[in-house]
Amino acid sequence: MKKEQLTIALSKGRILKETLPLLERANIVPTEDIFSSRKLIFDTNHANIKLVIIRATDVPTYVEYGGADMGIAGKDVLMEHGGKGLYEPLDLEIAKCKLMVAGLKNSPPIQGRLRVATKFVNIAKQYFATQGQQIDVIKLYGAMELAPIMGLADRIVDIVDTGNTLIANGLEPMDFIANVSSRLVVGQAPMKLKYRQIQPILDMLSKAIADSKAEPA
Ligand code: PRT
Ligand code: MG
Repeated sequence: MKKEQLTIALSKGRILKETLPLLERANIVPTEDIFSSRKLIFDTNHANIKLVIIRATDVPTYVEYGGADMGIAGKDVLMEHGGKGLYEPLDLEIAKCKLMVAGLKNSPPIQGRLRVATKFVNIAKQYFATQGQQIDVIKLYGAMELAPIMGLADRIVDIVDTGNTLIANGLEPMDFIANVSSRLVVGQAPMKLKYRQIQPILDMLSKAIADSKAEPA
């Protein structure tokens, strides 16, 4: 039986650097160098598997609407998207970091509504709702660390890894929201209709994750 085409959407940026070695361990290798190309779609060593390279925040949207069958994105991005229409069968255990609330070092407790600057609007609303804290969210697209310094916000919700960026800007981590790593997501329709092709990829990737834990690159 002829194999159907499968498209995997990859997040560009820092996740991609860790994704490609993992895909290679699972024997999925693009036929040209993704980093030195301006193309967005890449063939692989499998005639039926293509990779598309898109902005991290667009990966769940592509998979939700069937623009790609599968995708790789950070848990932060998936939480913010809400996960509608997506299965999340594998934790790839790459690009690990944390979602945190942070603010200016030694800043006094805030009375009343908190102004929270973030690109993770939904995550921030949900988190502070569970804390019973009223907030006004200020949507930003980057450099969240600047907002408390400039008096734009009392707190930020952002990704923290080493914490060096916070320290360098006079901020400190305050509350932990969630651990983040990159996940493989699969659309609901392809999970049913292309399962015979998807299952071996899931198996190869699971093995690749276990192997790379045993012998880190
Ligand atoms: O540019 P665009 O808006 O499209 O995307 P992006 O800038 O969010 O993409 P990119 O390439 O930065 O990758 C983001 C994804 O990588 C996130 O969705 C996470 O899942 C994951 N990830 C892992 C990280 C980090 N580690 C990380 N350290 N994403 C961002 N950071 C940034 C963070 O925003 C902060 O500015 O690094 C800084 C903190 O690092 P430390 O080590 O100083 O704490
Ligand atoms: Mg970026």
